[in-house]
Amino acid sequence: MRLKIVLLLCLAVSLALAAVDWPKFQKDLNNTGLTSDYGPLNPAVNWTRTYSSTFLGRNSPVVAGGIVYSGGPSAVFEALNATTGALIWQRTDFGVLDCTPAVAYGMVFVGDGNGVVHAINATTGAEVWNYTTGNTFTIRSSPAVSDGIVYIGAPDYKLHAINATNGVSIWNYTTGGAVHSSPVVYNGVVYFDSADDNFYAVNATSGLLLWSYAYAGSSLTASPTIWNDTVYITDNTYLYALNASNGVQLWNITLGAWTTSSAVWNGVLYIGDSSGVFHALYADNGTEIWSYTTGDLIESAPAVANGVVYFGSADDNLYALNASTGALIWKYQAAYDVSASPAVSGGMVYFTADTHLYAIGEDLTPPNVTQVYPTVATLGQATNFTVNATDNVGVSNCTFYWDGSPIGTMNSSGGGTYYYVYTPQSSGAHTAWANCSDPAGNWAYNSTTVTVSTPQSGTVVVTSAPGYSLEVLLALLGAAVVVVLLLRK
Ligand SMILES: [Ca+2]
Ligand SMILES: [Ca+2]
Repeated sequence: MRLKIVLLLCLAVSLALAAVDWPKFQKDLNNTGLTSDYGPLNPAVNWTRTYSSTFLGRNSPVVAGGIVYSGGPSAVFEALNATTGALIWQRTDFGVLDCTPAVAYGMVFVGDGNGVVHAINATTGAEVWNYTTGNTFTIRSSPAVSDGIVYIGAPDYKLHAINATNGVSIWNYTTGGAVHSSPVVYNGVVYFDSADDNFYAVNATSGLLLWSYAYAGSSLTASPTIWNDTVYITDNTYLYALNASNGVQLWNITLGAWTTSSAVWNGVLYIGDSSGVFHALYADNGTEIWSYTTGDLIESAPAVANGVVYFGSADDNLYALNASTGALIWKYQAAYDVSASPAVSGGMVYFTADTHLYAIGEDLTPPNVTQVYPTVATLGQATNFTVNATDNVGVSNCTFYWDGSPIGTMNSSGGGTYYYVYTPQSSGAHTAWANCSDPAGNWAYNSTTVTVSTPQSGTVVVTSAPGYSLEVLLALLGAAVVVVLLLRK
């Protein structure tokens, strides 16, 4: 057991050291949603944080340097210890937050509900600068920060390029509608969508238009993903693959009425749709590899980590599927729709739903098992041995051992109580033990010395075996009283 604890501690330490940041919407400048880190395979809630109002749906947390930065609900913006959830700093003086922040250069960048972009010292929470866009509507675009420039869309119809150090405008590009999508920066080009039903590719340094693409349908303000010189975008009719260099369409397909933003891994595009179906498609041609049907529409862009794809559904669950086969690994039921995208870092998955921020990690906690009871038994008499076993996720089973040998699986009688009826075959001191496991395979045992005595002749031994309940004994006593009363008549 000590060895196991040491191994778990080593694992926990290595997890903490090896954590890869998830510093922005969909992890990187290409919005791939792909990390070299990994998330939980056997989920346990490590911590949650509950607020007095609900998240608006675009509030994905980000993780950098062991700190979770979370904007919303309402105007709450805060930094939390990624491992414990402890508050590091908090601000409540911004407008309503309905987007995902980005961390770079020791700062956190976020747009608020008053059309203002803020740069905040990531360590202290102090504001470094703020930048006012052209109107006071809610910014829904999550920033991309590259080569000292913050790129962010705004409801003022513009994509803004802002000096990350001092908040001074470098350029802006005006479209015919609100820019709510979260831009991609790739090979010196900024890619973004506008509510004017066009998709734009603009030089990242000069702000000059390189090309634009007119959607067949209406813009959803979904965010692009780039992989292998191909940009993947979606409107309310199609999922499109465009050549990133010139905007020429490579293919399009229809998936539901609309789709989420994508994640991409190893030549496979992952995407959810409005009918609640989650798809894995060959990124080369859009051919479906597998699909998985959830109980309600999917708005959450997926995250891929170590061969597992994580996403939320309006059926209130966060899903973890095998990214190769689409098989369900686990799902976790949250308080309401899981609309925003999850962030994966350090073996944990972070996401928001309703009034909660959830941090779900690998279950490393073994069950807690009490001593086996009773400690005395009688030779040849069936005895009901019980333990109480609890676990942070749930006990999956307990095995009863006698003198070191496994005897059988214990029965659950509810409330964490497990029992096994065993008849001792020899007198003297024996060892009874219960070994209990959780779904992750963590286990713990507790053992007891049981003194087995020889029954004295002529003595009726009442055991505590199930069936001899208090009710039965009272019923027998009642019957005896009736008999006595009848005899007296
Ligand atoms: Ca729901
Ligand atoms: Ca456990």
